[in-house]
Amino acid sequence: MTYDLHIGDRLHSSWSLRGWLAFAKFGLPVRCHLIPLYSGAFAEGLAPLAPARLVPVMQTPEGEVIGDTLAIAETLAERHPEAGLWPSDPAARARARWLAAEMHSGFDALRSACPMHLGHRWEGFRPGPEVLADLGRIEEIWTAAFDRFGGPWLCGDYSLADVFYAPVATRIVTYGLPVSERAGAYVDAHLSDPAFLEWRAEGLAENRHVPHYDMDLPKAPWPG
Ligand SMILES: N[C@@H](CCC(=O)N[C@@H](CS)C(=O)NCC(=O)O)C(=O)O
Repeated sequence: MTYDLHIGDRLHSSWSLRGWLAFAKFGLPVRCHLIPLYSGAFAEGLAPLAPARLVPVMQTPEGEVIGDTLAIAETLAERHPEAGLWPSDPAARARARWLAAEMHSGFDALRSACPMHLGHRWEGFRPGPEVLADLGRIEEIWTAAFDRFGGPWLCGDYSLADVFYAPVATRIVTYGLPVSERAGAYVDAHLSDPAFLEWRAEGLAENRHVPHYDMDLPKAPWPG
């Protein structure tokens, strides 16, 4: 009953991190297969998974190919209702779906100005107004969720909503983005989560420098 998940470089592929967390955080068995980004071999690696054109891509134990993180997450939730990927409370579940969907379809400025980089932090990054506006909206929806559902994660217990915001938490750290104390505590919870630590360690072990993600800024060590 093991799934296969085709992923990009673990230090950089935020959608792959989401795809993997949807398994790892809920005890679902998965085997990862790396298709390196910007390697010249990306299209070739994906060819057997057509019509998929981006990572992550999941293959069910029956061999069905499913692309796109939201579809992967919903499919896993449907196939494993006992695993609790979405909250059991209907109001929390609806909010978790909203939060995940808003992440999946939004925050373009943050995503393009601050690509995920789990190798180290960048010093002296100056967020522009669009990035700050995305960050403000993220603060707003996180705060509203904590107020409504009481934490410690967005909608109570850890759910797919948190899966979708894990890479956002890492961007806040990598680029030193300004957030409130409450949001900072949520970011810290992601960074110290054992599943995230495992993912990052495996990413460091990949030991591949992807120049596409370089920035003209000084580097600082990853916290912790
Ligand atoms: N909407 C997609 C986005 C997936 C995505 O953009 N993946 C990136 C890696 S993080 C990718 O495959 N990039 C390769 C490319 O653009 O050629 C999802 O939710 O999975």
